[in-house]
This record gives sequence, C-alpha cells and structure tokens, in this order.
Amino acid sequence: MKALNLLSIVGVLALAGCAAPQNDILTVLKTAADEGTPLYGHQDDLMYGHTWNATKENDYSFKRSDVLATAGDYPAVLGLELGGIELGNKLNIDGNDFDIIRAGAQKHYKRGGIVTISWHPRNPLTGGDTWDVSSDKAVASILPGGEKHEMFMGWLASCADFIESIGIPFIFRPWHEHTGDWFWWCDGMCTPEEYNALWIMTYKYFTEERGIKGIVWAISPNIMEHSREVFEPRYPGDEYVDIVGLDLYEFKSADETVEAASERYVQQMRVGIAEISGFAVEHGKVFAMCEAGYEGLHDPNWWTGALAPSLEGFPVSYVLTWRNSSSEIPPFDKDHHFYAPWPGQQSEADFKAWCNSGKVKLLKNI
Ligand code: BMA
Repeated sequence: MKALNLLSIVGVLALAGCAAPQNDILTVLKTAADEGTPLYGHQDDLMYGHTWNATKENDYSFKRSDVLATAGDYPAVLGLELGGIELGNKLNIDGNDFDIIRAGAQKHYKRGGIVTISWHPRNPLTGGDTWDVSSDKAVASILPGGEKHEMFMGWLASCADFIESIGIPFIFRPWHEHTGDWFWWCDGMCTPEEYNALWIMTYKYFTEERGIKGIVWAISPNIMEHSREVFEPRYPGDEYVDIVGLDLYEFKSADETVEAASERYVQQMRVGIAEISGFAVEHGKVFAMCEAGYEGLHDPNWWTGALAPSLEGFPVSYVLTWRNSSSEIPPFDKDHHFYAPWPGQQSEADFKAWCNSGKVKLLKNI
C-alpha cells in the first residue's frame, strides 16, 4: 500500500511555522498531481460510518473510520461540512456536533492529513434549505446593497469564528457545483457577475477583514461534457482561487446495466477532467476531484474498474468520495447513501486492491 505519512510534509512545517501553511498543502497537492498519484479523501470519515456515529456516542477518539476498517489506513484528505454554523446550531446539516467536527479536524491534521471543508448554508433570502431554488434573487440579496447583506455578513462571521477556532490550515470549498441547478448559488439562480461577487466577498471577508491565514481556496463546478464555457464566466479570477476542481458522480439509469453505467462514468470523467484540469493548468492552479463517487457502490469493481481508469494520466492531486451515512432515515440512509466500502460491502476487496495499487496515497495509521 502506498501509504504516506504526510505529517513530515504538512504538519511539522506548519506547526513549526517554517512556511506559510497554505503553501504546504499546495506543495503536497502539486507533488501528488505531478506524480500522478492522487491522495484519497473521504467525506466525514472520522465523524461516522456504516455502523457507528461519533456524535451519537460522544466519542472524541477518532480511531474509527470505514476506510481504516477496510483499507488499513486513514484517508489522506478528510472532508468536513459546516452547514448550520450560520445559524449557530450545535449540530451541522448532517447531525455532527460542531465540537466533534473541530476536534476531528485537529486530530486529522495532527496525524499529518489534509482537511477540506464544504459549506451548505441555508437559503438566506427564503429561509429554506440549501437546495431551495425557488428564488433567483438569493445571491443578489446578500451582496452589498441587498436586503439580506447585513444578515449574511453575520453568517460569514459565524463561519469565520468556527474556522478560527479550529486553528489549522485547510482547503475551503464554498459555493460548489455552481454550474448545476440545485443550490441557491447555482447557474440560473444568479448571473456570473453575482456569483463572482459572492465568491470575492467571501474571500475578502475571510482573508482581509478577518485576516485568517492558511486557507486554500477551491472552486469545484459540477459539469460533464463540453461545459467549460458554462464554468469560465463563473470563475472569480486567479487571485481568489488556489484549486480548480470538479464534482462528478456516477448515476445508473433504470435501463442500464451496472457495467454500462460505469463505462459511461469513465467517459464522462475523462472528458470533464480533460476540460477542467486543462483550465487549471492554463491558470497555474492545482486540479482535484473535489467530489466523486457512486452512491451505493453497486459496481463491485468500481475502484479499479471505473475510478482508476477515469483518473489515469491526468494531474489529479486528490480524489474525495462522499460520505457513508449512519442514518436510518431515507433518502440519505446508511443502506443507500454511502460512497466508500465498509467491512463486508461488495466493493471492499476492489477498494483494497486500488489502495494497494500504488496509484493512490492514504495516510498511515500511526
Ligand atoms: C449531500 C447529501 C446530504 C448532505 C449534504 C451536505 O450530498 O449527502 O445528505 O446533507 O451533501 O453534506
């Protein structure tokens, strides 16, 4: 297994203050991309898994991980989520206690891993959830001069307060999948100018107004074929972005076999990655698969048969698969909403084979 203790590269340098911490993350990512061996990431990996939940058990040990239980090592990248922080909630959108999120992020960082943070805030105009696309005025309403601007700056402040309290360098990935149509900041919900203004307002608030150091800024559209032209106008500019990535999932239609769906996914991935990694390289940015996966992992050979051939030959710095729900409540329940194997799941052997292939890096279990 090509397991890697990133501590010597990321943690020690950053802790000793030898270099700007965000540069350390970028150095590790650039090396991984150049070598063609991406880091593996998993959303909420230390928070819960198929049969356990740190928040429900008030467990601060962070010794459990479905990836550890199957591959023998932790994922190198830990994805965490802040939805709900804007309202001062105790639990995030997925039921994780923010104190456990903070402690889990710090633990992963101490182990030498990289943390990436997403944010699915509620709709600031309607009060609906993050998927409420009933108004195309939500983004406009929070920009300077808008009726919700002041309120939204309070949301940014709550988010920044929490980030400051973690106190580690990390990848921040707000306003993602903005070329889709399912979040209030997506294409169709705002103009490109409004989207870019939202990004820059967020960036300037965190980095200039609050002076938070160590944030690596990642933008990750959700696109498939021939859609670079959708993304390009919704790119705030090189000075506000460090990582240009892509979110892309496998979906199987009813009339398709599992094999055909995976084959189609590989094709879509290779087109999408070629376009967006091309854009990233042209702009001097690091490329990552910020989200990837197949809900339910119906293909037992998905890791070596679909994911690996999708990434082959591209400068991918990390690839993160989404969360393994521990919830009993549909539609995001434990029997359907998972993206990494657990002991006994049908893709476990193939996952291990991929982790042992030398084509991906994990974080050594020390
Ligand atoms: C989605 C689903 C939701 C979750 C959201 C934010 O893809 O997993 O259940 O609330 O991400 O993590």
